[in-house]
Amino acid sequence: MKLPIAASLVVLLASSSAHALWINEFHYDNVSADQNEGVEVAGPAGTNLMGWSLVAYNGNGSESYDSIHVQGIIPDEGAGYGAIWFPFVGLQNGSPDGIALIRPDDSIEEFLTYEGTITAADGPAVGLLSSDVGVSEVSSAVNTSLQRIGFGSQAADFTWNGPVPHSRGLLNDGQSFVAPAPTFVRGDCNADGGYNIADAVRVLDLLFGTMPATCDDACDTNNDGNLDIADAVFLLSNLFSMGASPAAPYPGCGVDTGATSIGCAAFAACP
Ligand SMILES: [Ca+2]
Ligand SMILES: [Ca+2]
Ligand SMILES: [Ca+2]
Ligand SMILES: [Ca+2]
Repeated sequence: MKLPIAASLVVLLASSSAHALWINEFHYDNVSADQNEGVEVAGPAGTNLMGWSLVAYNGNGSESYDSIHVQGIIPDEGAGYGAIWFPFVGLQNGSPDGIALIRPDDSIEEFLTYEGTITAADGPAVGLLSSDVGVSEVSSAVNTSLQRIGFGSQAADFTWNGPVPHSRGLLNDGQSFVAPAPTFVRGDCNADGGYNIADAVRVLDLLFGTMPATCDDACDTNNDGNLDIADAVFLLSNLFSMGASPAAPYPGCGVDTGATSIGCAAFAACP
């Protein structure tokens, strides 16, 4: 079946928005008999883990040796994110060994190893080179674990730390979340998906009326970090007298990465 372009885009967006989970904490080894081995999965609150799984990889031979299905709905434990812990008895003690987080469509969300790297020889991660977390649990204390810490909203924002006291099922100590900034189109001040004179009217209404914008960055058409009459002039000049186009993000949706960002709370016309 050949999908119309719009439908294909929806499929792409749906699959990319599903790629928002990560392994947040795990424990595989401690002094004497191993206790409370397991893996924590974290991500946006409300995410249903139905269909997701964790696959353990043996560094000796690089093949998968066990897997578990995960389940549950990620709770909101702070700023719209949360974590769920899954006991995983028998996680091998290195070195190296690894864990892959597998999406419902059997593609790989993450392939992490400890005490070295692995190129998977079978299973869903076959052919993929792992990412070594860089910390390990050799002779670590009972009820400690390796955990991601730092500040952000996705796996790459955090760094691995530990062994430290476990936080099974809870966001980690030293881990803070921010909601990702919404994407917007500069110049589309009224956030209706179009770029036209109505946006200049919206800028004037913002300046001289009573209605604040939901995304100030979209109305800062000249990207100077201020909202003023120059933004209306810039927009009209671009529309009607060959003036310069707005700076990125324009004409597509994106985030403001520049130093002139003045904030964007919500922007209805971008995903
Ligand atoms: Ca173990
Ligand atoms: Ca945790
Ligand atoms: Ca508009
Ligand atoms: Ca401006």
